[in-house]
Amino acid sequence: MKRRRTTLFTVTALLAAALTALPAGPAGAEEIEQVKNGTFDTTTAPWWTTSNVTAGLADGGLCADVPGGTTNRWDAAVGQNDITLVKGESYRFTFKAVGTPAGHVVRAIVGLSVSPYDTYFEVSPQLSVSGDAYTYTFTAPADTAQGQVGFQLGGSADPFRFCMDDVSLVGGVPPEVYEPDTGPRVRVNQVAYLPAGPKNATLVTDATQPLPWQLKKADGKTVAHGRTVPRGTDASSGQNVHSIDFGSYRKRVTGLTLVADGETSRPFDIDASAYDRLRRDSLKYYYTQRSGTAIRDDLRPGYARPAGHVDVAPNQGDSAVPCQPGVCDYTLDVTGGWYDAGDHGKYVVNGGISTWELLSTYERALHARTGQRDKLGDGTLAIPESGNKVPDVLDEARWELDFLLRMQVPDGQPLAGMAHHKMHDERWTGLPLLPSDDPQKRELHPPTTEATLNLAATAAQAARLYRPYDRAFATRALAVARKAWTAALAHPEVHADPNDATGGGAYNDTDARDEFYWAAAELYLTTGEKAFERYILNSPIHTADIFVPLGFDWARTAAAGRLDLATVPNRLPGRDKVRQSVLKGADRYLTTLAAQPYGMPYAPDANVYDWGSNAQILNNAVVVATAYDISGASKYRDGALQSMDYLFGRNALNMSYVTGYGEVNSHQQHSRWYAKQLDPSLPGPPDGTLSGGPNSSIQDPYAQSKLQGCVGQFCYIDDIQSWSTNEHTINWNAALARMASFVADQG
Ligand code: 9MR
Repeated sequence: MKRRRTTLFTVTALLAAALTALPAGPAGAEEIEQVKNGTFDTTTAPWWTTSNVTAGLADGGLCADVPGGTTNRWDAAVGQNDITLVKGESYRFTFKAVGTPAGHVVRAIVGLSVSPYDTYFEVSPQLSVSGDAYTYTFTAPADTAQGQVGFQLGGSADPFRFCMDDVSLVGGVPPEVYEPDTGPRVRVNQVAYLPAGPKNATLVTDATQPLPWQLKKADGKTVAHGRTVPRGTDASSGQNVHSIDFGSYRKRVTGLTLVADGETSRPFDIDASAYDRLRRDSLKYYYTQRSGTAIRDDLRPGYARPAGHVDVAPNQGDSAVPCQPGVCDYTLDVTGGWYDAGDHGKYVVNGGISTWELLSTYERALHARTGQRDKLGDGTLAIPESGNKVPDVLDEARWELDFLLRMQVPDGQPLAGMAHHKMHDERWTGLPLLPSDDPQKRELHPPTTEATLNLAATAAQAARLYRPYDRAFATRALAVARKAWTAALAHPEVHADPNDATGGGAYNDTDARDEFYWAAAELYLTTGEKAFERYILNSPIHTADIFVPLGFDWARTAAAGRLDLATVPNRLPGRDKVRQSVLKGADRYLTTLAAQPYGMPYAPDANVYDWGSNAQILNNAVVVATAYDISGASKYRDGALQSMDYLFGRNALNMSYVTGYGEVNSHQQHSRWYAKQLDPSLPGPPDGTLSGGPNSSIQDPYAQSKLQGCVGQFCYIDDIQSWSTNEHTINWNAALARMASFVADQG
């Protein structure tokens, strides 16, 4: 649209006035227009379109006829390249847009025009026929001269007309300071405390002296009161805080609030029932992660989708997947399994620990004094196998186990018996993208020792747990485990390439000693054989101090072996020392928890919150909970219960990290198909989905644009673009299911 001279003049005059009034700023992007010809006065150049879009001048701007029937947003687009962006500088992105007919959602982005096509900023407005003006501010997370302003218009079943005008990207504007809305300064577990459990809260305040607090019912009546305990500056958040202990109140009540320093907490319950629901929801999460099968709407209303990666176009399918070039010359049927996270990759390293933690949730129920196996029984999870007389959690884990077994290198091939590290797309895909719409080639990646031992450990564990339900499978699983073990011994140091991270995560690990120990432990527990006993007793890992601040995860698996040796009945010589080592580890986590004013058993070195810190906290709580199962000492039970408070809102951001739990909760986790934030016609993550949580290294551009300089707990944002702070994965949800099941059993 042609700007009238008067308007232009006014803007220029104001700008000049502002520039003279301000001191000279640091060198960077000047407050100048980065977009060329955003007003479409006489031409549409230098804007480009994809070949399926016809664009021209109309109505004073650019109008584009967009075809229907494309799959991905980027299948039809209009854009401009060669945009220069300066890292750390703030930009104002504005445009006017019209969509006919109404209701179409388009994706406007500022990002890289070249591989890896990082998105630095994106919005997905729903367009109107009358047109709207849009204004956004963001900080560029990187320097580039190959930036792009793009409007991605694809993914619509029907054709539509898109018009835009006054497209502008102005650099050098004052940065928008991101301030999370953290609500009331009294921080509680927004879900529930157990009636007979500990009850702790945290107050953010400048006060240095104790302050009065009141516990109130929904009708305003005070049912308990006391005084806060000043705790000074909390390192994990940088805040001055007090703690509140209201554990002496033990009645079952819903809709309580805690009041202190003139602030009223978000509401919460004292009741155990939420944890029964959480046990189910956290386990139900896996069905909608399944690859190779259609998700049924009757079982998950709102989540139905076609089967992913079953050889139906545009999928290339998982039934005959080749290796990366030069890696092997066979193909494998690697259908099934769970998608790892928000991506469509399937990884043996990570699939293994996830399967172990689900199987261990079940195995704990068989052996722990508070275990309730019927709560994990047949018919508990509403999955297709419900009603087959096999516990549902075993049916769900079997979906992944069958995939893990398929990843083993066949007899007669080089490295026979080892397991391929992973399989995934050749290149990264964008969001949103249903599994069934993924057009990429799928590839097997080289076998590794770690993957082979993940297979050995979980197949050995499966052999003992499925025996009562499916003897043939149990026998086959044990044979697979033995073969994998032998292959790993023959190839003890074949590790994944840390740079093999195009189209999927690397999951690289340089030390397989802990995986050897874990696999030996599972093989020993299933077979009782001397060879495995000797391996365990000779392993330096067996007596090493493995319960470190960071905790265990897919790369550090020794705890999986140690915890099982301590809890699954066996005759290992010196077993009492193994059990004692778990109590010692748990004592250390309890000391950490007591020192943390937010009460979590996690204080990473240098306050660097790890990728997936929420799961690290849960896994440290698993060690504490296991100490309770071993000893019956209430300090461990209380510590394990208290750890949950952090995840459900007793934290610096005052939010629950589990979808559907707590008044304010994570619900926009990074996902290609729970992508409601980008496409309102898609569902959000299902209830019971854990977010990875604060990650000090903020690797993704979106988090970098909002969270620079964040302290510990603040390095988190509930946005679908923040894959480094807000993804969900099968291993993190397994830690949640393990703890939810423990807590539910204490109710
Ligand atoms: O959870 C993984 C984390 O521990 C690693 O530091 C990170 C980088 O390698 O990768 C994480 O795993 C991601 C995987 O690579 C791809 N699928 C999504 C996973 C969760 O973000």
